[in-house]
Amino acid sequence: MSQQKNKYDLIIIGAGFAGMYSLYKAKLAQINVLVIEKASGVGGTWYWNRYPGARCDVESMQYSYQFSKELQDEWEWTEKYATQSEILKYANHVAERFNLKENIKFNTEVKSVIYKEENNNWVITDNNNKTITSTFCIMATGCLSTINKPNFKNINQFSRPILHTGTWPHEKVNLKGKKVGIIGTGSSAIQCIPEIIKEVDHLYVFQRTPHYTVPARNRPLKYIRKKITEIARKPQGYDTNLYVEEVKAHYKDFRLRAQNSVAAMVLPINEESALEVSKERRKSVYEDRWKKGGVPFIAAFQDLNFDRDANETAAEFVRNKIKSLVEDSATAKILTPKYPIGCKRLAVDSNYYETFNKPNISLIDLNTEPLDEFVSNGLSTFKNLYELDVIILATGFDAMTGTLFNIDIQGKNNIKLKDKWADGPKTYLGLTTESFPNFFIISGPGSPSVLTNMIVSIEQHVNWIFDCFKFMKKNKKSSIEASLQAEQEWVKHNQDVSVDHVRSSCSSWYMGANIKGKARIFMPYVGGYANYVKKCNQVSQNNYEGFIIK
Ligand code: NA7
Repeated sequence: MSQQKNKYDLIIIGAGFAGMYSLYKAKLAQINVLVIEKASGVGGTWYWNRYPGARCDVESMQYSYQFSKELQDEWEWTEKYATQSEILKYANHVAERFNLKENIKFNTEVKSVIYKEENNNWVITDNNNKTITSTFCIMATGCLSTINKPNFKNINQFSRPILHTGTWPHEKVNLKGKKVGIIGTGSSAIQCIPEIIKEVDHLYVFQRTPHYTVPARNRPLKYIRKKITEIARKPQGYDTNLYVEEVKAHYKDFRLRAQNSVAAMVLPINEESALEVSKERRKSVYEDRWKKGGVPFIAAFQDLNFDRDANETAAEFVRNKIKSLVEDSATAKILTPKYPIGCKRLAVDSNYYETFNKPNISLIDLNTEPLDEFVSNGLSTFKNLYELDVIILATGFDAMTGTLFNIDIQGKNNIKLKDKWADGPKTYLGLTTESFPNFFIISGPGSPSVLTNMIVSIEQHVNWIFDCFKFMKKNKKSSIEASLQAEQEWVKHNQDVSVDHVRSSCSSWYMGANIKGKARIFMPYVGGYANYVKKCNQVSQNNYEGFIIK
């Protein structure tokens, strides 16, 4: 292993959960490694997304690393869905427990990653113009790490603060007594709105597309602990009433079930068809899921993701809930989505619809009242001028490829990743891309990533990469690259599995549809986590078939 200054065996870009686990594995394997991170701390997504109400939509007992039994046993989550601050605390705990920070260069932004064929290495240049070289490169840059800041007309004219949910300030933002506008009604806004309403004088919500959301039914885990039932002891019984002792006592089995699932998490999937049960049965299943809360709603019947008529029954159930929860019928109508449920990511909320019954909130439908421009003291639509003290952009991210394209990444023959992927990302297994040897992407496009419990997917990717390193070392190989044929077949397979899936039935960030000029192609692998893992294992067991190894 090389020890020369500025010369590494492995560079990892990003110190979120993917970068941290990659670093842990590299240290274990005694690889000469450096992590470069733009932020001043670890945590990735959870470092940046500090907006009020930010929390994970995967239950905390599932949203954690499993590589260390000790870590798993000692860490105590306090709520069914962990807050951003608790997840960040966990990330820091992991970094300290495994001495990770000593190998991370913080406050440093990578500008270019360029392959030098003559040396079979990567040259990495940062924002201080410092250059280092590395044999291998892991992009642990995250799927939702470059914010989408639409080019609103005259945005610079607004003379007061503009905040983005994805880059929320570290210090407390005082919204007390302020007139606040929020643009966007995706997951971030759905979490943020019920929190900031408590503080603001008046909140103006500017909505382009209504979003489906289901109640989280969040609660302290201590409370659940006291409610010990037999549920978790039954083999199929883990459901949203998880409680700490039972899960910890059966963690191995619990994790195994997540490994064999579609979304890398234990979800109570009802194997019935929504169309084959009676009307009464269907209603009672939806009511039960609504009462229990969270993403298991979308697993209420097995055909909601593939059969439009089945999906419509779930969508209609939620539409009726909106009607019953929102007192003003005109507002309820604007909040009601018409597209299939689960196409855009299903949000999980605490009192989102109920918030629209408060006296200090107004919903503006941008379809009937389009945004015109930002003015010095507010926002002007084609109908009204809204005077505002603060504007919040909850406009999401340039997902999956945004951060990769912001770095000048060049492979063999100076081919730029951005050019190669101009018509949509092309990867083999979402992990690698042809013409870019020894270059890996964690949860890249073409892997299940954002459709799964991310930490589980991340660990699977990192384990696969480090097994590959071991294989290369044992066989004295110095270069691995996806073959063009394997890549083309994987890209085609990705598109084939997405065609009939509900996820590809509307405009969403999964399709790149939220970014002007971005290729419209379904980016994450929708064929299921367990199937994906099977394929990855088959590739490695067959001596990395589909790769050119030299
Ligand atoms: P999302 O889900 O991409 O939501 C962004 C929202 O912003 C959505 O309602 C968009 O409307 C809206 N938007 C975006 N651009 C504009 C413009 N130009 N004008 C008006 N409205 C706009 O991002 P989130 O941060 O909420 O969530 C992202 C993921 O983070 C989420 O799925 C979780 O995985 C965590 P649109 O629907 O495009 O009409």
